[in-house]
Amino acid sequence: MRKTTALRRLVSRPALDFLLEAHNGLSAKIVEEAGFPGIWASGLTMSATFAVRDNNELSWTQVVEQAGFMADAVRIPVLLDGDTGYGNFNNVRRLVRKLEQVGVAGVTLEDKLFPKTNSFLRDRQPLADLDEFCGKLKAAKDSQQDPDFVVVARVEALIAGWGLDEALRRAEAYHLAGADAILIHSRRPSASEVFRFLERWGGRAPVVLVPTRYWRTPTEDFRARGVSVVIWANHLLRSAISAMQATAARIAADESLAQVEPNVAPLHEVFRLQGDDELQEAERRYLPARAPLGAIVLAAGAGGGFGGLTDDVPKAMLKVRGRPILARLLDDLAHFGCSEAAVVRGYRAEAIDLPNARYVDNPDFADTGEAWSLALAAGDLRPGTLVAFGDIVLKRAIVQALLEEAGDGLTLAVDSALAALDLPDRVRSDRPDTGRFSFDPAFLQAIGEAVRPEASHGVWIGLLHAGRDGAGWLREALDALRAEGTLRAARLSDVLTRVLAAGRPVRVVYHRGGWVNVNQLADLLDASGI
Ligand code: SPV
Ligand code: MG
Repeated sequence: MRKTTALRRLVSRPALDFLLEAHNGLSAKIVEEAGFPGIWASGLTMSATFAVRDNNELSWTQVVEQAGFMADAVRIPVLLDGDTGYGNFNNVRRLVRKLEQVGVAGVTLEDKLFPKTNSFLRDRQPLADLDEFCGKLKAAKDSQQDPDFVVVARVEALIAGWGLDEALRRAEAYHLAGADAILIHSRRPSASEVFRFLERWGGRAPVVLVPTRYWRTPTEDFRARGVSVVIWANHLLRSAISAMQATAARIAADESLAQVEPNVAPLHEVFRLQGDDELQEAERRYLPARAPLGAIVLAAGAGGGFGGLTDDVPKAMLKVRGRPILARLLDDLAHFGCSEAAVVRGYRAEAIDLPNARYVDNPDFADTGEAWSLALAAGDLRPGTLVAFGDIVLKRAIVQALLEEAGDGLTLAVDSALAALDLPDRVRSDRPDTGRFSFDPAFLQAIGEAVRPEASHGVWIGLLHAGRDGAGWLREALDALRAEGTLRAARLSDVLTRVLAAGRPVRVVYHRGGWVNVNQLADLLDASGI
């Protein structure tokens, strides 16, 4: 059922219904969950939540926006307290159109002057000219697109001290002008004047009451007199004020949350009211199911060639521009979404204690190689894992390019500027780096000592990506080396050679420069320029 239809029904059916006040999306939701069939979007309480006065200090667009949040939050209808309509008949026309657009089901218009004053303040508030106000009501009814949108005319004659005859005269005129219901408002502590009105009104149109002042009146008395709707107009805001004042005072006095925490809504209740469950569900439906990026960093090596610098720390902890090489690398990985890397330590393991890492120790670092370290961390070889040497300093663009090209298999970052140099981890692929952009991937043909320097297309920099299949290929190759007894001494290039021998395609992503593998003092200086 449309919300407008629901509101029309509860206003027009003979049974008594109740609207409870709300002032924002959250309180609207609380009203709905308590089982109310509709919401009173109160001008007083919406203003109060912004700590401004109920004198049209909120602009009409601010009111519409707030009411729109309420309508969005709930399935029950919202009746907006539209004050005087924020101007003349023309402003009312725009108001009604905008309210329909934001899903508000009806509006109450009161016969006072803009800017209005709350009905419980001041005496003898001026009333609108009757004919002018009837024109507003007609304009409202003529503007609604949805035939069930509800326009309630609010009679302030009793509030303004004009008496019952004037209240009835106005109510009749508003009824004839097309109002769907009459809200007769009173500020007396007893319902007697409202009840006299009801007697003489005789059910000509549905009547809405706001018993804020005559709150002692038993509800049965409203029901017995055929009242259509009772609005509890401001009680959620007032209860929130009392609760917030008590909580603030307690925290201030105690300088602690100990007394407060057990007595306030738990955080998970906040998340529930915000609808976090729905977002989680939607994320599963709409976000690409990409496995989070993992990483294994091989940092077990001692590293000679640094004078006394590596007496107490492994070379991965040597500082480049004041920050350990490994810390830089972990930052780079975190930048690409890897929140925790598995770091294999060996030499001076205790000197590596950086955050954002889990540690796997290789006590045999002195007489084992990279493959052995990788095998120790093989449990972390999941789909979407970067494997990196712990002693490389690189520009993030290299990681970015690798991740952009990475697929389900294995992908290596290869520096083509270092082709023909006699470095380990030489790479030969099915084509050299032309320096031009190409969508065609290059594939590894051989890696390591088997590639003659003059036949090489570059050097693997010690960074690879293992995708869904690639992670399994690496584990297979590690197992094969273990089975033949060569795992302890093997390098990663040996593992990759084994992957190639198994007929697996390994991709190569070329780049030129922008990294240093820190193997000696001079490299540390080079790295400072990265
Ligand atoms: C409101 O809730 O803003 C109302 C009702 O208009 S009253 O405060 O009684 O005027
Ligand atoms: Mg109001």
